[in-house]
Amino acid sequence: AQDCQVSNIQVMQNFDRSRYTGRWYAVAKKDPVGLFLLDNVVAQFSVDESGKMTAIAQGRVIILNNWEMCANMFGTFEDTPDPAKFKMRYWGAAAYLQSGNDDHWVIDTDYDNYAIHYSCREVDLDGTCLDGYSFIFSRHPTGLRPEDQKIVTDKKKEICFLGKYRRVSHTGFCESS
Ligand code: FEN
Repeated sequence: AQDCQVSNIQVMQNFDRSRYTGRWYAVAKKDPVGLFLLDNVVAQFSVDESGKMTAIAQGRVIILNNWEMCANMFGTFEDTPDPAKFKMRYWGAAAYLQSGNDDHWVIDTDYDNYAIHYSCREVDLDGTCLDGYSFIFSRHPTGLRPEDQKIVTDKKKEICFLGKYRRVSHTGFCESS
């Protein structure tokens, strides 16, 4: 299961969106091409009365003139036939933030400790991902538990992003703004 074909990537079986709700700290990320969140990334997922999933995310960005800002981003999720695969429409609270529509796949999670997210924006002619991003989330601001690290490394390999992640630092930047 490692031919790097986007269409062959395995996602979470029987994904339960209600168990996924609440706060997740990004501990590592693989960036897409273009504008993105730098660090201090925290996401909060919710499910409303009708079962629709939404999320808010915060992260540090540096805008023109080297201004550091905390970006507040919103996402709404459209269901697909696979319960772990969504289409996410996202936008920022501030007009200068880019908006878009991305795939949002939950690759694996135990709901209580770790989650691996994947989004391929552009599939290459050979079926591999040409431009994508991914977050490794933890329920713990201090990072992943040692027992979850091997699982996460194996999944990074499966989605063909191993070696492409950077650690996401949490300095409290978005807590004050
Ligand atoms: C995700 C899960 C929870 C909900 C959401 C998520 C995705 C967030 C995305 C953020 C994009 C940020 C951008 C920033 C930007 C997956 C965590 C919503 C996809 C595009 C700049 C930087 C500099 C500048 C202008 C804008 O626009 N940054 O001058």
